[in-house]
Amino acid sequence: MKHRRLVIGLTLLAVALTAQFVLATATRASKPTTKFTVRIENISSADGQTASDGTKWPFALSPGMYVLNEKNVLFTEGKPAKSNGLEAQAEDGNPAGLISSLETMHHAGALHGVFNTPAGAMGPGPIGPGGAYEFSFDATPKTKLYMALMFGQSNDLFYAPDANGIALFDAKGNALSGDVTNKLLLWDAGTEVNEEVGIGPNQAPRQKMANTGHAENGVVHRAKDVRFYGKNGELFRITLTAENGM
Ligand SMILES: [Ca+2]
Repeated sequence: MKHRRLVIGLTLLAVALTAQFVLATATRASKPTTKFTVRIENISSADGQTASDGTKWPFALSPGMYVLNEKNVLFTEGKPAKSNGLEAQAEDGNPAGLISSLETMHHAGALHGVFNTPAGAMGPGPIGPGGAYEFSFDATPKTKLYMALMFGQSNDLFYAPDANGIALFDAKGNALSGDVTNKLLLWDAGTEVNEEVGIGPNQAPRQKMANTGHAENGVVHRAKDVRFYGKNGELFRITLTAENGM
């Protein structure tokens, strides 16, 4: 997994450029839209998590990206990760590749974006205990919300909804608001062999450079063998708020 060393040098630049891109593309679509805001809060213990060797480590979420679509274009469960940037998102917390692959597909710029700057911070970074990301977008009925962000201090674990995405409207077209924490699942990208989360030598921030670690050559699958699978509510909270929503 050493063929993409260029990524390290370019990551910060790419993140900065992507942030500018998002600011520049916050335009409104012509169809009637509802504005939604998503807030992702890391509510995990400030005392950290305890690894099998007693090491304390903080649960963190990486910068991520969202896309409004009628189906999941980011990955397919049971299939190898596409060459669309999912690996960099899952292994290094870098959403720039997923965004550029959407641009290559001519996916409308107002319908996707990154969230990489913690609330109250001056620049991009992960969110540790107490931290939050927030992003807003306009959506029309039938579109669903998909997103991806990395489980920090893992090899290639990420959070994303399943193939159904997160509903933004009910069957009558009414905008929805509420807690959507459990709409995200913990996935294994199948690209890098797992070490114990929080202490593995090939996990950020311990790895020598981005994209290091042993290739897994697997498929995208639910990380059911990781002890944090299904524990969303202990770690983070995601709130969807529609303007004039129910
Ligand atoms: Ca893995």
